[in-house]
Parts: sequence; structure tokens; C-alpha cells
Amino acid sequence: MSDPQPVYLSDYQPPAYRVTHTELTFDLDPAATRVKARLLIERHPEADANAPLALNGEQLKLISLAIDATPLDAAAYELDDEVLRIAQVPERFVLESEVEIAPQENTALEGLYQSNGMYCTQCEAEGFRRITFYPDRPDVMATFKVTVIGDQQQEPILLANGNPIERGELEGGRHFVTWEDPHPKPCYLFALVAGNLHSVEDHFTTMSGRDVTLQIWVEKENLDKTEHAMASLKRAMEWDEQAYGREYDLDLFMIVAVNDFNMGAMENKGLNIFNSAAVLTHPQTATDAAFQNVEGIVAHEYFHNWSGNRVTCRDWFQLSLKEGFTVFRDQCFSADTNSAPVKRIQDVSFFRTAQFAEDAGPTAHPIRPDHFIEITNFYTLTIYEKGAEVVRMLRNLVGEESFRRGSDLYFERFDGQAVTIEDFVGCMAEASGEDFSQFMRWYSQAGTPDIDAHGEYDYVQGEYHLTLRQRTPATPGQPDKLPLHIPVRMGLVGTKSGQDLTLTLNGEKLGKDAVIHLRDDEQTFVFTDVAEAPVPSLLREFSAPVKLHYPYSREDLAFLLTHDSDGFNRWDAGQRLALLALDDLIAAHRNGVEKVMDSRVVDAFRALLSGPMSDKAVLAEMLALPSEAYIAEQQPIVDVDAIHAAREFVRQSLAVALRDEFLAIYEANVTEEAYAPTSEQIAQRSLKNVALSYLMSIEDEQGLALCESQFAADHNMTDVRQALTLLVHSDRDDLASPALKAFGEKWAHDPLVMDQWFTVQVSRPQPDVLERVKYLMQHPAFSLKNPNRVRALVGAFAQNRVNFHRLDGQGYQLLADVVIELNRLNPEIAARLITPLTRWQRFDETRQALMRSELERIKQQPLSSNVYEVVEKALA
Ligand code: 0A1
Ligand code: ZN
Repeated sequence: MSDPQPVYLSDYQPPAYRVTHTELTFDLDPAATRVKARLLIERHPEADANAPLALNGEQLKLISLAIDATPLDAAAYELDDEVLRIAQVPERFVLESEVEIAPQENTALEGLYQSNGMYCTQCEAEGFRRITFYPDRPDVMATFKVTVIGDQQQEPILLANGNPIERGELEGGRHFVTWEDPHPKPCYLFALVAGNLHSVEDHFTTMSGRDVTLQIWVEKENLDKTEHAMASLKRAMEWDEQAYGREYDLDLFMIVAVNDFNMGAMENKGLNIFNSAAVLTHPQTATDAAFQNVEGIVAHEYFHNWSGNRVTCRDWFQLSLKEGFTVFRDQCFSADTNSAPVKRIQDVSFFRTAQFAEDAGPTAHPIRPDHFIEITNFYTLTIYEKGAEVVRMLRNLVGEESFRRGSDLYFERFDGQAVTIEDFVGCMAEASGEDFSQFMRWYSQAGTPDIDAHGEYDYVQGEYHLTLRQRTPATPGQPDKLPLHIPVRMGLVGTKSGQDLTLTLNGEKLGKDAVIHLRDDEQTFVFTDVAEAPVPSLLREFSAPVKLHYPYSREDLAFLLTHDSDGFNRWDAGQRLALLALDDLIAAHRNGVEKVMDSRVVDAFRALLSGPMSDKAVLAEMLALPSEAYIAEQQPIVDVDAIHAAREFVRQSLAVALRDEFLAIYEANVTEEAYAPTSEQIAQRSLKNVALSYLMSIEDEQGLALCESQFAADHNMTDVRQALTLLVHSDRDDLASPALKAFGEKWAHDPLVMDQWFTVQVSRPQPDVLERVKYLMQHPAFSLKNPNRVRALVGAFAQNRVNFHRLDGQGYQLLADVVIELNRLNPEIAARLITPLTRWQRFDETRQALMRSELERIKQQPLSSNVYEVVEKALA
């Protein structure tokens, strides 16, 4: 077998043939589903009359093929593992085909598969070719009419995209439903679901007064877990009307929850399919974080109806066109619905940990890659989250109003079309009159720019000179980078007044908070009329996805922590201050020197705890220390043990020094109110639980008692899970074991809660974790075939820094064993699971060698193209 080959953006050719209308009939059977397709096909007016018709098809058993009702004999076409090629076809014709597929054997969860006995599909990106022969590319858009035939008992519910137009009974206990979707769509948005499902129904009246029926389809036992998703959906529909003027365009909108799903959810037209973890919630089973995640994902998929479905991508290189924009939209929705500053803090904190790591590793790629082997490997933080940051910069550059004009123009001009990132940015340029030619480099250059900032105050002149230098490091295939257009939002905070000073640049008064534009490698900005020495507050609200380096002293940071008018930068100042202290402690740990806590950090925390408590949600974020993963990001060589020890030392020192304050915070935020996922309650719980985690870090008697009673009270999953985590992560196995046992028995029937039970155990710092992972992989609730289980157990273990990176290499070995097995079952999940091993360059030589040898071992296997691509890059 030859190595899988990449496809290149530069090779893009418009399709020679387009499908204008697609009719499908599915006769469902677990082992032998028959799929009949009737496609209306036309040659593109500019295409060569002799162009062959090439259809994608994989793992299909061809039963019959006909053009304009005339069967094709074997000489008329060529068929290999991937393509069906017909040499001669008319200008306009009807292609009929019948194939057989085996949903029950489909463990890759792409195409048509079975999950808990129910049939469902996943076609993005290239799964439709496992259903029927078709030009499986997003720039072929057709209207669809789909008939689903199933067993009346096994599959009483038969769903597909659009509106149901006909249903009836058939012989042998079978029945059918026919669905019609009038909106032309690419085949990756096709969906079918069949099974024994139950629905919760609601309605939404659109801005033009149309009634839309909303349905959430679940297994019977989950009917009580749909309320939050439904409420989120209605809020999202209303928000999209107000914020973007976008109205829903069918009479029916359906969401289906399935247990086996590779990703979070999928925006199929009118029939969104969700990973059950991304839609089901109940106060007793889901945490606040899960509630918020569900709200965000429901909104994200709904927003795709316009940013993705009505206007779609020309080719998969443009993936960020729909994903970056839609993530930006869902971020804004969540910010409007909940605490906006906390949303930004959480998004950025995740981004700087995980996307920065991706951008600095061997799989780094631009937001618009120029080649790939396997597109499913490109559903990444770069495409999604960095893509969203770039859209956010665009919005900030053109301003709210022009952005709305630009998006209106985009949706109007390209409705029903498959377009490119240039088309999107072009609309923004047209609506604002701005020139984005340099800005476009954000889409083609990988890697995170480093910005070195340096400031000097000239007392005599009353001037502040700010020098910014940018440099984007080399990434695979991109040794040299050009300077980017980087908007830096900033203020100068007067050290005497504690206030933002007016910014005057080149004689122009910019106000107290302004954006300066870094476009060259290096630029100096001279601010005049600066009456007092300032501390610069740079990159407010994380105005660009860059690493900003400024030589802040700890005094500067403590000052910004209390005085910065930008809430985000106040939080960031606290993080930077903690990082400086952590640096010293990491060094002390490595050198075997006694660790001493920086009193300035303690003072800063004390000030936070005793200050006016206006925003509890933000305070909870400010009290949380940077994660081990984020600390690791800042280190030249990651020393997992030193990082863990240093962070624990800070936690414990703060807990000892501020015990009474934490206790008071805990007590002030206990509530007996019935659970609701409101901002107020979530803020209270976060604050209470962060305080509890400090108390538990020193195994404080009172803290332990509170933790035990919080667990026993069983008030809601947020509190229960936090208490369980703190017990299990403490050294008090005498308390942890009974709690784990009780929890495991109580929830044995609920897979999504058992996932949490797995994760809590395998993320503890104690050294018995590897054994536990092996033991839990044999647990009846675990299955390698279910992506959620794999993520909850094996994926979570690989995030356990001290245990995954054990010096004997057994953590790496375990992960590689799982990857090798999953490579056969589910290549997409296998490829994602390798990620932690691809970061080997960041560790010491011993670990590097161990990690590389596991990558080599994987490489020796017969590999799917998914795993091959990742391993190849990781070892290059
Ligand atoms: N478009 C979906 C994500 C998604 C991508 C691929 C999938 O299967 C391979 C499934 C879902 C979204 O952005 O939500
Ligand atoms: Zn998406």
C-alpha cells in the first residue's frame, strides 16, 4: 500500500458536473441497508463535453447503476476503492444507483451507523460517500427528497432533513416517511435518524410571524433532560434575529441526541444531531459547566443554519469560513446571555493553553491550511477558535455597525452559494472601506506571534514611548513569516491617580482606551501629554491572538490587578503575578531549595477577598490559579513534577494564609435555593467551590467536613462533583473510597454521569492512576467503541500531567496501545487521541525519547490515513 497523499488548495477546480436534485430511498437493515439514489445531474456550462463523471464512494457494495433508465454495463464505468468514474455522460441526465451498506459494522461513526440500536448519520466532512455514490464536495448543492423505510416496531420514528411530506405503512411490518428539503445543500448536511425515539416539542414565532415547531428527540429515559437545551434554542433563535437579522427558514427544527458521536454536534439542515453529552442536562446529572456548554453548542449548531448552511464553504480548506465565524457568533451569544467578562476570561484562558500549544507543535497549520491528507484532522482549535479570534479582530477593526452591514451583505450576496474566506472578508472590506490585504495573512500564516513590548516614560517631556516588536516563529513548512496587522487595544494607567490617562498619539486624542495598530516588525508609539508615570495595560480583552511579553514588575502587576479599568486585564495581571511566583518556585523545586511563598501574591489575594465583592463570577476566576497546562506553556522545558509541586505549594500557602477568608466566602455562598443555571447561582457556586478547593488543599478539618456534607447533601451535580473531585484528589482515601463507591452505584445506569466518575478518578495526582485506568478500562460502563467513554477515561488520563508523563513511560505506552486499537475501530478518534504525544519537543530528553518511541511503535502498524497524517507530522 502506498502512503496516503495530500490534497492541495491550489489544485481546486470547480466541479464539471453538478447535482441539482437528489432523491434517496433508504431501506434500513443493520447488516444490509439498501440505498437507492436518483440524481439529476448537469454538466457545468464551461466544462469539457468529454469530462468524465467522477463520483466518490467508499465501502459501498454496488448493486445497480443506470443513466436515464438504461442500465450501465461494466465496461461503461471504472470503480476502485474510492471513485466511480463514468467516461461518457450526456449534458443533462438522471443517474440511478443502488448500493448496500452495513450500518451495524460501522464503528468509525462516519456515514450511516447504529448507536444503541438507533440509526443515525454523520456526513461532515466526507461521510456521505459511505452512503451512496455522489460528488461528495461542498460546492455541489442540491435539493433533497428522502424516503426512509424501517420496521414499525424497531424504528417507529423516521427522520430526515426538511419537512415530512408523506408517510405510510408497507408490507411485513414496515413503514416509511418521505422528507423534502427545499433548500439546496451540500451532501455533508444530509442527515437521517431512525429508531425508538421520543420528543419534547415547543414553538418559536419568528420575527416575520411564522410558527416554527421545535422538537428534541431522545431515548425515553432522557425526556427529563431536554428543558435547558430547548430554552437555549429559543434564546439562540431570538438572538440571531436581533444580532444578525437572521430568521429560521423551515417550519420544523429538530435536535436528536445520540450516544455514540465523534464530535459535539452537527448542524445538518433542520435536523441537528447531537452527542448526548452536548444536549442532555439535569440539575442532578450535569454541572454548571455542562449546562453552559450545552447552551453554547445548541446555539452554535443553530447559527450554522446561516453561517454554514445557507452560505457554505467552497471546499474544505475554507472550513474556518463557517467554523470561525460561527464560534465567534456563539461566543457573543453566550457573553450576552451570561457574564460577558467571565465568558471572555474562560475562552481566552482555554485558547492560550490549548491553541497556543497546537500552534507551537508539529501539527501547527494556518486557519486556512493549503494542504491536508485527512480533513477530519483539521477540526482543530486553530480552525475553530483562532478562526473566531480573527473574526473578532475584524469586528473590532470595522466596528459593530459596519460589521453588521458586512454580514448582511455576505448573507444576501452569497445566499445558496459555496464560497471562500475572501468572499467573507471582501464583504467586510466593502462595508467598511477598510483594506484587509495585510490582515489576510492571519489566514495563511501559522504560529502564534510573539510581541515584545517595551515602554519608557519621559518625565521631562511628559511622553510615553511604547515600542512593539512582532515575530512569528517558524512552523512546519513555513520558515519565514511576514509581519501581521495586529490591533492592540490599550490604556495607560496613571500610577498616581490609578486612572486611565487620555491617550494622545501624533497630536490626536484617542480617548482613554484605544486601539493602536502594529503592522511593521517594529514600531514605536509616542504618547504625548502624559502627566504622570503610567503602567501600560496592553492587549485589553485579548484584542489579538498573540503572546504579549512586557517586563512587568510584580508591583506593576499588583497595581493593574486593582486599578486596570479593563476587567479582562485585571484578571490577566493576577495570572501574570501568579506565574512570576510560580517561576521562582519551579526553579526552587528543581534546585532542591526550600520554597518560599511570595508575600505579594498573598497580599493581592487578600485584597481580592476583602475588597468590594461586586462580581462574584469574575472573583471566582481571579482566585483560580493558572492550570498546570498553562504554566507548562510558559516554560522552556516542561517539568511536570516541578510545576505540580510549585502550584500545590502556592495553593496551600494561600490556603494557610487566608483560611478564614476562604471559610467566610464558602459560608456566604451556600444556598438552599432550587438549582437553576442562572448567572447569579453559577457565580455563587463557583466562588464557593473555589474556596472549598483551597480549604481542601490543606485538609483543613472544617473544610473536610464541609466537603463531606456538600457531597452528602446531593443538592446538584456541580456541588457533588466538586466535592467528589476534592475528596478523590486529596490523600484521604478513607473518605474518597466510600464516596466514589456511592456515586458509582447511584449512577451506574447513566453513562454521562459515569463519564464524570471516570474522569474524576483518572485525573487525581496520586501515583496509582495508571493502574486505575487499566482497571477502569475493564469496567462494564466502559467501551472503546464509544468516543465519550474514551475521552472521559483515556483522554482525561492523558491530561493528567504528572501521571501521564511518568518517567517509566508507561503512561505513553498505555495511550499508544489504545491508539493502535482505536485506529481500526475509529480512526478519527484515534488520531485525536495522539495529540499529547505529538508535543514531545516540550519535554526533557528522557521523556522525548519515550514519547518518540511510542510514536514510532504506532507508525509500524498498518494505519488509517487519519492516524498516519498525525504520526507522520509528529515525527517529521
Ligand atoms: N460542523 C460541526 C462539527 C463536526 C465536524 C465533524 C463531525 O464529524 C466528523 C461532526 C461534527 C460543528 O462545528 O459543530
Ligand atoms: Zn461548527
